[in-house]
Amino acid sequence: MRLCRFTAARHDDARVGLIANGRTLIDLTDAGVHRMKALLERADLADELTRLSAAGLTTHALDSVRLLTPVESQEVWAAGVTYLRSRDARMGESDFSATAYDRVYDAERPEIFFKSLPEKVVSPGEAVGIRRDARWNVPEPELALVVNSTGVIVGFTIGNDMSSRDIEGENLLYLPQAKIYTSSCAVGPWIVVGPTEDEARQWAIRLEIRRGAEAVFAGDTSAGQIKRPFAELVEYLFRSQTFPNGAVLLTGAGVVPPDSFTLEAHDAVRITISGIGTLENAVTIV
Ligand code: DO4
Ligand code: MG
Repeated sequence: MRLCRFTAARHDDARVGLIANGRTLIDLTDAGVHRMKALLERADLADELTRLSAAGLTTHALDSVRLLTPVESQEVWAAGVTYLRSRDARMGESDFSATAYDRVYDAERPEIFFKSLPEKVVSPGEAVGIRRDARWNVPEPELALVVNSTGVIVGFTIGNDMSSRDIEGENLLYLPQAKIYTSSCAVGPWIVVGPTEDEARQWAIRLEIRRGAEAVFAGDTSAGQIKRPFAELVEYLFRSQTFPNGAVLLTGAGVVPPDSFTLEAHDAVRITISGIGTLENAVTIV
């Protein structure tokens, strides 16, 4: 089941919807669901979505609405160096910090960092940013866990952890500047409710970057390559910290373009996760 936020031509407000099939969206706001939060807190979420989908509510053609990021009021956090590919790429980009990446991959405590306030998250179809003071910029295609306020993983979506590799590589203490800036985080297109972790680990993750008509990069990985159990990542995120609105946790990048590659303005970034869908954003300089 796919839960989304959207705006439609005849409504100004952000509405909550359920994607019924590839072409139709059921308008849950018609049934009084104005926010996703209360739904995501329910222990019987999947049953409630099944009930709502059979309730005869208004529908919209999917191609007639604008999908908004499903991040409503959650902080977005990100785990790092959870794939061997990420560890190796980062060790390569920085003599200075190589041992830190090597150590954290095997350490008991994972790397987890703050990524975005909810109101700054970029929606599907909007532009993600590359910093004007960075020379080497990449998207990071990541499976995102949607976690409610009690720390339960209630669904999955797609995240793009945009990163400036030259800034991060110069000094690990610059990580917040490499990772957190205007339009550095896109999440969408919807939340998939229902799959278990074992099912999600079967999903393929694909990153494609187009420049005009040309495909300038394509690469694949599998969510099964994520080193740590999802529950372990969430348990660390929730240690000594509360999330009254829940949280979205990106689980790290397993596809990294070659060191010769950097994004340019107007590139199109497409991230596809087989069990979820595609998140697509153009690139702009910020
Ligand atoms: O440690 C730097 C960031 C790691 C990261 O974002 C990733 O592995 O996806
Ligand atoms: Mg990342």
